[in-house]
Amino acid sequence: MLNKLLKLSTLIGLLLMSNSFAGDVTIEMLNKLGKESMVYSEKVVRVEVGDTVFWKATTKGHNVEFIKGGVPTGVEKFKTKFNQDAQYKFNVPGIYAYWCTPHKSMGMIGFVVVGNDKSNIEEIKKIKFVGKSKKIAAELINSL
Ligand SMILES: [Cu+2]
Repeated sequence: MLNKLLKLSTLIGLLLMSNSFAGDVTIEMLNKLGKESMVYSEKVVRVEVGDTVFWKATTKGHNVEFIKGGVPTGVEKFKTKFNQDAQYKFNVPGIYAYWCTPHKSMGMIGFVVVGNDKSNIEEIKKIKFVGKSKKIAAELINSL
């Protein structure tokens, strides 16, 4: 019995460890999710300052690109390679808007709210989203 418990706790420990390598939040980049196509599995995530978000390249052909003017002041450009897992450590509080470069007009957009800081919401509202993303962005921004 004790032996089994020890094995179980070791297993749980390993699971927790492997999870931490994958970041504090994991978002999948997908060709399909239910009725939607070209999407991030989570469109809005909320994290603490210093947390890492991990984007898993579950299906190929996607990436993550911070939108110009859609991140807190002082945050540098961030654009990942296609077909690859990506991660980013969010050290500056505020709202971060990003899209998938080839699917930015198909609704493949996402937001990260860091430290519950929404002080740059007016800048976020000024972003020129294109195509299908316009309506989706408006709804998501309202939900922030
Ligand atoms: Cu994409």
